[in-house]
Amino acid sequence: MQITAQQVADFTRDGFVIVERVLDSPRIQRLHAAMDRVYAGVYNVDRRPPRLRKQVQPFGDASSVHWILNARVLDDELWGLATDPGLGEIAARLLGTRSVSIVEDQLLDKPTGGRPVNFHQDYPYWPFSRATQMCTAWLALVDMTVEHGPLQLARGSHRWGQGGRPNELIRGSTEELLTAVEAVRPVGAELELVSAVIPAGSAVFFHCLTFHGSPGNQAPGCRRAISLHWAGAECRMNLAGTASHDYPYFFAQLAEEGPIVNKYMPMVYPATPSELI
Ligand SMILES: O=C(O)CCC(=O)C(=O)O
Repeated sequence: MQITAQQVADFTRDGFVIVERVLDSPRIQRLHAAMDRVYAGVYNVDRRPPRLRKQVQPFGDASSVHWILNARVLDDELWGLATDPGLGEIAARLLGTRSVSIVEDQLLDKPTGGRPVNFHQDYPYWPFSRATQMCTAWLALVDMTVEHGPLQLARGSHRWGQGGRPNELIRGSTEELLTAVEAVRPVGAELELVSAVIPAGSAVFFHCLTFHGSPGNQAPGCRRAISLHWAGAECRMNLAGTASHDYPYFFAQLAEEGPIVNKYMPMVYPATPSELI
Protein backbone atom coordinates (compact mmCIF):
# COMPACT_ATOMS: atom_id res chain seq x y z
CA MET A 1 0.00 0.00 0.00
CA GLN A 2 1.71 3.13 -1.18
CA ILE A 3 0.68 6.74 -0.85
CA THR A 4 1.91 9.56 -3.00
CA ALA A 5 3.70 12.77 -2.09
CA GLN A 6 0.53 14.57 -3.22
CA GLN A 7 -1.55 12.62 -0.70
CA VAL A 8 0.88 13.56 2.07
CA ALA A 9 0.62 17.20 0.97
CA ASP A 10 -3.20 16.98 0.93
CA PHE A 11 -3.21 15.53 4.46
CA THR A 12 -0.90 18.30 5.67
CA ARG A 13 -3.03 21.02 4.07
CA ASP A 14 -6.55 19.66 4.68
CA GLY A 15 -6.08 17.50 7.79
CA PHE A 16 -7.39 14.44 5.95
CA VAL A 17 -6.98 12.42 2.78
CA ILE A 18 -8.96 9.63 1.15
CA VAL A 19 -6.94 6.52 0.32
CA GLU A 20 -8.71 4.15 -2.02
CA ARG A 21 -8.84 0.35 -1.89
CA VAL A 22 -6.83 -0.36 1.23
CA LEU A 23 -8.90 -3.54 1.85
CA ASP A 24 -9.70 -6.16 -0.78
CA SER A 25 -13.06 -7.94 -1.07
CA PRO A 26 -12.14 -11.16 0.76
CA ARG A 27 -10.80 -9.13 3.68
CA ILE A 28 -13.91 -6.94 3.74
CA GLN A 29 -16.01 -10.11 4.02
CA ARG A 30 -13.80 -11.46 6.82
CA LEU A 31 -14.11 -8.15 8.66
CA HIS A 32 -17.91 -8.26 8.35
CA ALA A 33 -17.84 -11.75 9.85
CA ALA A 34 -15.55 -10.55 12.65
CA MET A 35 -17.82 -7.61 13.47
CA ASP A 36 -20.88 -9.89 13.46
CA ARG A 37 -19.06 -12.21 15.88
CA VAL A 38 -18.06 -9.48 18.28
CA TYR A 39 -21.51 -7.85 18.28
CA ALA A 40 -22.93 -11.33 19.01
CA GLY A 41 -20.55 -11.69 21.97
CA VAL A 42 -18.30 -14.32 20.38
CA TYR A 43 -14.61 -13.57 20.94
CA ASN A 44 -12.31 -15.87 18.98
CA VAL A 45 -9.01 -14.69 20.52
CA ASP A 46 -9.45 -12.87 23.82
CA ARG A 47 -6.24 -10.98 24.65
CA ARG A 48 -7.62 -9.35 27.81
CA PRO A 49 -6.24 -10.33 31.21
CA PRO A 50 -8.20 -13.47 32.28
CA ARG A 51 -9.91 -11.70 35.22
CA LEU A 52 -11.38 -9.10 32.82
CA ARG A 53 -12.85 -11.49 30.25
CA LYS A 54 -16.50 -10.38 30.39
CA GLN A 55 -19.10 -9.73 27.71
CA VAL A 56 -18.70 -6.28 26.19
CA GLN A 57 -21.80 -4.12 25.86
CA PRO A 58 -21.68 -1.74 22.89
CA PHE A 59 -22.11 1.93 23.70
CA GLY A 60 -25.20 3.41 22.09
CA ASP A 61 -28.52 1.83 21.20
CA ALA A 62 -30.85 1.19 18.25
CA SER A 63 -31.06 4.93 17.58
CA SER A 64 -27.32 5.64 17.45
CA VAL A 65 -23.99 4.22 16.41
CA HIS A 66 -23.39 0.83 18.07
CA TRP A 67 -19.91 1.51 19.19
CA ILE A 68 -17.38 -1.01 20.51
CA LEU A 69 -13.99 0.27 21.53
CA ASN A 70 -10.82 -1.78 21.24
CA ALA A 71 -12.39 -4.93 19.79
CA ARG A 72 -8.93 -5.85 18.49
CA VAL A 73 -8.32 -7.56 21.84
CA LEU A 74 -11.40 -9.76 21.26
CA ASP A 75 -10.94 -11.09 17.74
CA ASP A 76 -7.96 -12.21 15.71
CA GLU A 77 -9.21 -10.81 12.39
CA LEU A 78 -9.61 -7.40 14.01
CA TRP A 79 -6.19 -7.73 15.66
CA GLY A 80 -4.73 -8.43 12.23
CA LEU A 81 -6.38 -5.30 10.84
CA ALA A 82 -5.28 -3.09 13.73
CA THR A 83 -1.69 -4.31 13.56
CA ASP A 84 -1.47 -4.26 9.75
CA PRO A 85 1.96 -2.79 8.94
CA GLY A 86 0.77 -1.49 5.56
CA LEU A 87 -1.95 0.65 7.15
CA GLY A 88 0.50 1.69 9.85
CA GLU A 89 3.00 2.76 7.22
CA ILE A 90 0.40 5.03 5.60
CA ALA A 91 -0.32 6.58 9.01
CA ALA A 92 3.40 7.08 9.69
CA ARG A 93 4.05 8.66 6.29
CA LEU A 94 1.10 11.02 6.64
CA LEU A 95 2.23 12.08 10.12
CA GLY A 96 5.86 12.31 9.02
CA THR A 97 6.95 10.13 11.91
CA ARG A 98 9.35 7.18 11.99
CA SER A 99 7.01 4.71 13.74
CA VAL A 100 3.43 4.30 14.91
CA SER A 101 1.70 2.21 17.54
CA ILE A 102 -1.98 1.31 17.44
CA VAL A 103 -3.66 2.90 20.47
CA GLU A 104 -7.36 2.40 19.79
CA ASP A 105 -9.89 0.92 17.38
CA GLN A 106 -13.64 1.32 17.04
CA LEU A 107 -16.41 -0.77 15.52
CA LEU A 108 -18.98 1.65 14.14
CA ASP A 109 -22.31 0.18 13.02
CA LYS A 110 -24.84 2.96 12.49
CA PRO A 111 -28.26 1.35 11.90
CA THR A 112 -30.95 2.80 9.69
CA GLY A 113 -32.37 5.78 11.56
CA GLY A 114 -29.19 6.06 13.65
CA ARG A 115 -28.57 9.57 14.95
CA PRO A 116 -25.76 11.92 13.95
CA VAL A 117 -22.35 11.80 15.63
CA ASN A 118 -21.61 15.34 16.76
CA PHE A 119 -18.45 16.93 15.38
CA HIS A 120 -15.38 16.51 17.56
CA GLN A 121 -11.62 16.14 17.46
CA ASP A 122 -10.15 12.82 18.56
CA TYR A 123 -7.22 14.24 20.53
CA PRO A 124 -9.32 15.54 23.47
CA TYR A 125 -10.36 11.89 24.03
CA TRP A 126 -6.71 10.82 24.31
CA PRO A 127 -5.32 12.78 27.28
CA PHE A 128 -2.82 9.95 27.81
CA SER A 129 -0.69 11.35 24.97
CA ARG A 130 1.42 14.47 25.39
CA ALA A 131 1.73 15.09 21.64
CA THR A 132 -0.59 15.38 18.67
CA GLN A 133 1.32 13.22 16.17
CA MET A 134 -1.72 10.97 16.06
CA CYS A 135 -4.14 10.04 13.33
CA THR A 136 -7.14 7.91 12.46
CA ALA A 137 -8.24 5.81 9.51
CA TRP A 138 -12.01 5.47 9.08
CA LEU A 139 -12.45 2.36 6.94
CA ALA A 140 -15.69 1.90 4.99
CA LEU A 141 -17.04 -1.65 4.99
CA VAL A 142 -20.06 -0.82 2.81
CA ASP A 143 -20.33 1.41 -0.25
CA MET A 144 -21.04 4.73 1.44
CA THR A 145 -23.75 7.01 0.08
CA VAL A 146 -24.74 10.44 1.35
CA GLU A 147 -27.87 8.80 2.84
CA HIS A 148 -25.75 6.51 5.05
CA GLY A 149 -24.50 9.48 7.04
CA PRO A 150 -20.84 8.80 6.25
CA LEU A 151 -18.00 10.53 8.05
CA GLN A 152 -17.73 14.26 7.35
CA LEU A 153 -14.58 16.27 7.87
CA ALA A 154 -14.03 20.02 8.24
CA ARG A 155 -11.30 20.86 5.78
CA GLY A 156 -8.28 22.55 7.37
CA SER A 157 -9.76 22.44 10.90
CA HIS A 158 -6.65 20.67 12.29
CA ARG A 159 -5.05 24.14 12.21
CA TRP A 160 -7.74 25.74 14.40
CA GLY A 161 -6.30 24.56 17.72
CA GLN A 162 -7.61 22.14 20.30
CA GLY A 163 -11.23 22.58 21.34
CA GLY A 164 -13.35 20.91 24.00
CA ARG A 165 -15.40 17.75 23.67
CA PRO A 166 -19.02 18.18 22.59
CA ASN A 167 -21.61 17.63 25.37
CA GLU A 168 -22.92 14.58 23.55
CA LEU A 169 -20.98 12.46 21.08
CA ILE A 170 -22.82 9.52 19.49
CA ARG A 171 -26.36 10.58 20.41
CA GLY A 172 -25.93 13.68 18.33
CA SER A 173 -28.50 15.96 16.74
CA THR A 174 -28.78 18.27 13.78
CA GLU A 175 -28.94 21.22 16.20
CA GLU A 176 -25.71 20.31 18.03
CA LEU A 177 -23.84 18.70 15.14
CA LEU A 178 -21.41 21.57 14.69
CA THR A 179 -21.35 23.18 18.14
CA ALA A 180 -17.81 22.07 19.06
CA VAL A 181 -16.28 23.09 15.74
CA GLU A 182 -18.07 26.44 15.69
CA ALA A 183 -16.62 27.17 19.16
CA VAL A 184 -13.07 27.24 17.77
CA ARG A 185 -13.53 28.23 14.12
CA PRO A 186 -11.46 31.39 13.61
CA VAL A 187 -13.24 34.48 12.37
CA GLY A 188 -13.13 34.44 8.58
CA ALA A 189 -12.24 30.73 8.28
CA GLU A 190 -14.64 28.91 6.00
CA LEU A 191 -16.42 25.82 7.35
CA GLU A 192 -16.12 23.40 4.43
CA LEU A 193 -17.48 19.93 5.16
CA VAL A 194 -16.34 17.02 3.00
CA SER A 195 -18.31 13.75 3.09
CA ALA A 196 -16.48 10.43 2.81
CA VAL A 197 -18.72 8.99 0.10
CA ILE A 198 -16.27 6.18 -0.55
CA PRO A 199 -16.60 2.57 -1.66
CA ALA A 200 -16.21 -0.37 0.69
CA GLY A 201 -12.53 -1.03 1.29
CA SER A 202 -11.47 2.62 1.02
CA ALA A 203 -10.50 4.83 3.94
CA VAL A 204 -10.21 8.40 5.03
CA PHE A 205 -7.12 9.13 7.12
CA PHE A 206 -7.32 12.24 9.30
CA HIS A 207 -5.27 14.11 11.88
CA CYS A 208 -6.28 13.95 15.55
CA LEU A 209 -7.12 17.68 15.57
CA THR A 210 -9.35 17.51 12.47
CA PHE A 211 -13.00 18.07 13.36
CA HIS A 212 -15.24 15.28 12.11
CA GLY A 213 -18.68 13.84 12.73
CA SER A 214 -21.53 12.36 10.74
CA PRO A 215 -25.20 12.99 9.97
CA GLY A 216 -27.91 10.41 10.71
CA ASN A 217 -28.29 7.24 8.65
CA GLN A 218 -31.25 7.56 6.29
CA ALA A 219 -30.25 4.67 4.05
CA PRO A 220 -32.12 1.34 4.15
CA GLY A 221 -28.95 -0.51 5.25
CA CYS A 222 -26.54 -0.30 8.15
CA ARG A 223 -23.61 2.10 7.80
CA ARG A 224 -20.71 -0.13 8.81
CA ALA A 225 -17.18 1.18 9.41
CA ILE A 226 -14.13 0.54 11.57
CA SER A 227 -11.71 3.16 12.72
CA LEU A 228 -8.08 2.69 13.74
CA HIS A 229 -6.08 5.20 15.74
CA TRP A 230 -2.30 5.45 15.84
CA ALA A 231 0.25 7.37 17.91
CA GLY A 232 3.52 8.47 16.34
CA ALA A 233 7.00 8.07 17.82
CA GLU A 234 6.88 11.60 19.32
CA CYS A 235 3.93 10.76 21.57
CA ARG A 236 4.84 10.27 25.21
CA MET A 237 2.76 8.96 28.09
CA ASN A 238 0.87 11.28 30.39
CA LEU A 239 -0.14 8.83 33.12
CA ALA A 240 -2.49 11.33 34.76
CA GLY A 241 -4.47 11.29 31.52
CA THR A 242 -5.32 7.60 31.91
CA ALA A 243 -7.46 8.11 35.02
CA SER A 244 -10.81 8.05 33.23
CA HIS A 245 -9.86 5.65 30.43
CA ASP A 246 -12.27 2.75 29.89
CA TYR A 247 -9.39 0.25 29.59
CA PRO A 248 -6.92 1.12 32.40
CA TYR A 249 -5.02 -2.15 31.96
CA PHE A 250 -3.92 -0.94 28.52
CA PHE A 251 -1.52 1.39 30.30
CA ALA A 252 -0.11 -1.03 32.86
CA GLN A 253 3.67 -0.79 33.12
CA LEU A 254 3.97 2.20 30.83
CA ALA A 255 6.31 4.86 32.14
CA GLU A 256 5.55 8.54 32.55
CA GLU A 257 7.02 10.31 29.49
CA GLY A 258 7.80 6.90 27.97
CA PRO A 259 6.64 5.67 24.55
CA ILE A 260 2.98 4.63 24.18
CA VAL A 261 3.80 1.09 23.15
CA ASN A 262 3.05 -2.22 24.86
CA LYS A 263 1.44 -5.55 24.05
CA TYR A 264 -2.07 -4.02 23.79
CA MET A 265 -0.83 -1.04 21.81
CA PRO A 266 2.01 -2.55 19.78
CA MET A 267 4.22 -0.72 17.37
CA VAL A 268 2.80 -1.75 13.99
CA TYR A 269 5.15 0.16 11.72
CA PRO A 270 7.93 -0.71 11.38
CA ALA A 271 6.42 -4.15 12.00
CA THR A 272 7.00 -5.62 15.45
CA PRO A 273 8.09 -9.28 15.43
CA SER A 274 4.97 -11.32 16.31
CA GLU A 275 6.65 -12.95 19.32
CA LEU A 276 6.85 -9.50 20.93
CA ILE A 277 3.11 -8.80 20.48
O1 LIG B 1 -18.35 6.86 12.42
C1 LIG B 1 -18.63 8.00 12.79
O2 LIG B 1 -19.63 8.58 12.42
C2 LIG B 1 -17.68 8.72 13.72
C3 LIG B 1 -16.35 8.06 13.80
C4 LIG B 1 -15.34 8.79 14.61
O3 LIG B 1 -15.61 9.76 15.25
C5 LIG B 1 -13.96 8.30 14.58
O4 LIG B 1 -13.68 7.30 13.92
O5 LIG B 1 -13.10 8.93 15.24
